[in-house]
Amino acid sequence: MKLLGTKTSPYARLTRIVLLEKGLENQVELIWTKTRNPDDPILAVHPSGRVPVLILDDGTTLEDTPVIVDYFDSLVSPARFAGSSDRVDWRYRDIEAKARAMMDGLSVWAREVIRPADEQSPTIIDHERLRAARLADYFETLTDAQELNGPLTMAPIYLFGSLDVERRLPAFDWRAGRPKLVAWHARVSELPSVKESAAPA
Ligand SMILES: N[C@@H](CCC(=O)N[C@@H](CS)C(=O)NCC(=O)O)C(=O)O
Repeated sequence: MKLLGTKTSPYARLTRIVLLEKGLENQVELIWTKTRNPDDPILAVHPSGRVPVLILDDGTTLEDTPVIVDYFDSLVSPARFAGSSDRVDWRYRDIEAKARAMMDGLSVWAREVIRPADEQSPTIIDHERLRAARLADYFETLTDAQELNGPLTMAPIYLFGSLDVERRLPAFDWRAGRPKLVAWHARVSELPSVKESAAPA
């Protein structure tokens, strides 16, 4: 199997964390790619062109982080992600959805600021900046919740990935006034799968 990602994609990083959590690192080759290239031959079999995308040995492509996570989870028992009891825990699912919403919004913001200055929308940037700040405030109150601690599951993985977007988007200054989130992020950053999943410099 081949897992394609860019060095900056937070979604691709999440799938690498899950890959390591499931102990599948020897079965999956990591391919570092670049998106937005209309001449990329992969578009013939992967028309959306988004990463992460997993290419199975028979050539089948699987895209979208939750799909890839569920696929990895299906390969090694016990299910930690797709089939776990948290799928019917609605409080858990809501926390996960909020962490994913944070990452989706931050991705829009990060994409906006790399556009040429005269194409950037201050309205979009402001909307995403405010959304991210509200969600960071929400998570500051939730750092001790069992849903975000213990063995890694999708909610803490999405939250970590969201906070980590600060590395490419310094304007996302979530640390000021949020000491609990700073401590939570520092702890999760040291987990082996999180450290090992970082893209090479
Ligand atoms: N919902 C998708 C989002 C993936 C996504 O937005 N990937 C971005 C990189 S962070 C991408 O491939 N962008 C290139 C493009 O849109 O052409 C997931 O969960 O995997």
